[in-house]
Amino acid sequence: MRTKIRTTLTLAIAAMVATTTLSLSTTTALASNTSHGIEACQVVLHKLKPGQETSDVAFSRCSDNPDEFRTSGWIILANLYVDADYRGRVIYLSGLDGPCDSAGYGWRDLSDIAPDGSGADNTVSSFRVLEGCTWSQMYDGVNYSGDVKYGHGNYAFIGHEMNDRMSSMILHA
Ligand SMILES: [Ca+2]
Repeated sequence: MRTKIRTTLTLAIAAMVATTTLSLSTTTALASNTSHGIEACQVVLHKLKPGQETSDVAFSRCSDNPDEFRTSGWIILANLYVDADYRGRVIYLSGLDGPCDSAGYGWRDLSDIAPDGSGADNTVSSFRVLEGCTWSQMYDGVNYSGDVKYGHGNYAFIGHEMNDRMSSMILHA
């Protein structure tokens, strides 16, 4: 009997938590499907100079609280998601040098995220672009090599040909 009451109580609490989580996830549009609690990372890039193909990561950080990055002050160039429809673990791809121009920004190796090191290589399934980063180039290989897909605007799904394959990318105006 006591066990039954406790179970009912536990279920009630679980339902409350689920409801709270649901309303939170509506606000943040993030789902938790990560291996170690990290829900978001921010990768900050230097802008490409004309003729330059490699803009190194200035710094990166990851957190289980995506809200930390919304107020970071860096310009967010794109949000990359591991699941389709802009869900799952997100990477806020950010720029140190203002919005996208015709040279834009390049991320030459999507595995390059510190400190957690798990990276985003071969995981991205959808992305949104911001700050004039209208055009994208998605590469299967690092250093902008291998199969390439030329994109325009947002992708709720980046397509079967590039899904979970992207290893480097360029964004530009
Ligand atoms: Ca790849």
